[in-house]
Amino acid sequence: MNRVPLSRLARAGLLDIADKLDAGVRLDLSEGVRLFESPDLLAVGWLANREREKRHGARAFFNHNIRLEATNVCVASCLFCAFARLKPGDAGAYTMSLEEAWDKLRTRRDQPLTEVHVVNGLHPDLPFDYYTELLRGFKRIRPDVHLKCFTAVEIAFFADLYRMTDEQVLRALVEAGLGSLPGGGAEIFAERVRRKIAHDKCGTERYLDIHRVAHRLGLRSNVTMLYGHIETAEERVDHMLRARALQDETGGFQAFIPLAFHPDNNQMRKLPPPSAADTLRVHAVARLVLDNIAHVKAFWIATGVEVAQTSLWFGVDDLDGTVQEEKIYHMAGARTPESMTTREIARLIAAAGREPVERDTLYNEVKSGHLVSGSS
Ligand code: V47
Repeated sequence: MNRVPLSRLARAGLLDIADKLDAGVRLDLSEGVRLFESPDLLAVGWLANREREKRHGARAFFNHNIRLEATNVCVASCLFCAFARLKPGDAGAYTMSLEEAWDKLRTRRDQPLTEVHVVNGLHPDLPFDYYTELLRGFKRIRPDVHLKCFTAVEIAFFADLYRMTDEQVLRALVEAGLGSLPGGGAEIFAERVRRKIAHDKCGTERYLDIHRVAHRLGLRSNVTMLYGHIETAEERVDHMLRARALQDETGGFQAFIPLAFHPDNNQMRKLPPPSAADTLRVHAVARLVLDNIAHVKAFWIATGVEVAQTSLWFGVDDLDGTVQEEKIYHMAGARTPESMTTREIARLIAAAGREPVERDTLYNEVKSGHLVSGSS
């Protein structure tokens, strides 16, 4: 460490935390909270950037994916959600036929996609084989594509609805082609907040246990955190620590993804959205607290493109992907584009001074030549 950051870290009251990080000692709850309370955002970012560069150097990852929300019918009533419709006949409710869902992939036959990311509402009337057939159909169209589908909340819902165990559901989905679990549905693990914003869907212990079982079955997964609403700094760090504890047990999480709350068209619409400064800090603190999760992802749809670029100097090493047809954030007021090409993502990473690396879902490098040809 040179003298400039040392004096700055001292003024920011972060010298002891820097020493711990230097010694490879993990941070605890009170230190995580102090990182949120420190007035010096750049000092926090500098520490996070050091950890990021230790792991990944200048590399910044992204992938070529599509997002598919096959239905927005959902029996849960999460206060933050603008996407869900309670019943099939409600205004704006939709459920794709399997053919319609498969068409989303068929019509992109010429794109070198590596991932389909599916997140649905909790539909009370569909049969289980809608989901297994959905996966089988995708695999028929593109056997090589990775299927990152269904949050732990959906897995819990399927298990209860179809009278199966969580493990049986996961095994049946793997048999149909499931490759990994996305991190959605985590929201905030602290019971005080979860009771208020997501009272009628699977609780924290079950969410974590489904990831535990998935990891035991050999699946990798992600874990998210919805921030910028009613949670405290302590509850944010507690959330990270619960993810860290499960990661100590299983090692199955690939990425931690803070998700910025979007307030339009939902029951928490009176709240302001989190500021750019808060977003940069949340990602930085996640990098510092989560010493055992390889990647911290800024979901550019949620953070906004410019903040996502900046976050690459605040602990973030991954920007998710091309996405295409995202609905959950756009119905809640996101003003980002609904998709980007791989070339656009690579360009914005390079413009931020980082080295773009296209990856597949499991973080294997993909040599697509996007920087040269830019055709996708
Ligand atoms: O669980 C819903 C969030 C999540 C709002 O695993 C909202 O790679 C903000 O989990 N404001 C689904 N957030 C999306 C998700 C995700 C996204 C990108 C990558 C991955 C991954 C996972 O979206 C939900 C919920 O936390 N959400 N409504 C809203 N108004």
